[in-house]
Amino acid sequence: MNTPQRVEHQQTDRGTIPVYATGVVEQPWQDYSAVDHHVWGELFERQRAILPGRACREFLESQNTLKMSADAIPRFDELNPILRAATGWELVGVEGLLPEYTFFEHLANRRFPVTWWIRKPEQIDYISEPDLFHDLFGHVPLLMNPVFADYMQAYGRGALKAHGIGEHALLNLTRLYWYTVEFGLIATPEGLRIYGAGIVSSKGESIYCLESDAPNRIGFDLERIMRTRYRIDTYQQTYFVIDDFEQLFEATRPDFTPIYRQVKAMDDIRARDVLETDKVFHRGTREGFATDADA
Ligand code: HBI
Ligand code: FE
Repeated sequence: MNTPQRVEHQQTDRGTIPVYATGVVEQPWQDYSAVDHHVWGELFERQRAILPGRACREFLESQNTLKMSADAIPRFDELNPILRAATGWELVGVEGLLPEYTFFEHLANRRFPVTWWIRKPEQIDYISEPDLFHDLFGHVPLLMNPVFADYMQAYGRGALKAHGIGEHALLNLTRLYWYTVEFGLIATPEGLRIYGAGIVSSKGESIYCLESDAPNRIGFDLERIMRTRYRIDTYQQTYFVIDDFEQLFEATRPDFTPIYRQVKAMDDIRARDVLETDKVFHRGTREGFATDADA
């Protein structure tokens, strides 16, 4: 099998510009170098050292059920039978960032696209695009949770419909994905916990999102999220908090058309703003976190 293309953002003097690819590829597991496996292992160990007490229980337990470990990059063909049996989802290897419609089509069919390549050692602390570690370590575990798995498919189906409605509808859904699937927090009896893939795959943000006084933490509200802008190159200024995954799935039940119309008539909200009507959460207690030594 020849190694598939590694489609990455282009670095230019004007910053990084995204490059899209639509291909589905076999995971070229034999072609991973010792450096690739080492990058996976180092990121895996670093995150698992700080996530107990910060990531939600479902995330940590699912990652264990999938037998992910620091030893080596997991094999998609070993994860897929476990994932299919649990929720009917499967991983497909992709070359890099997918055009939105292609991405949504995969989700609508319970296929999660996982970039086949992993970041280089010099990118270990930050990469501007979804690589294998972000997708596999961050996104895949929660697909084992039946309710979250249903949400992800419902989201994909809704996004395909939004494509037909127009740009504003799509922007609203991209914000919904950003503030839930990528950067979502969940309230638990022990305090706020993380479920967003963009947070659990980042050491700094895993600590910042729960312990810093800087960001807002606001109760989940679909229209509020659809109106809220976001930045892609900094830690989030606002996190939205769900009560449980059922709340997330229930939010996708109604026909969004009237909601899009309502939101379109309202102003956007800056990422750092808090409204009178917001249900504000105060930062979680420190109990149950990994000790500072691990942080
Ligand atoms: N492509 N490979 C890949 N992974 C993503 O997470 C992804 C994508 N294309 C589009 C996309 N995400 C966004 O549209 C979503 O974040 C809404
Ligand atoms: Fe992602």
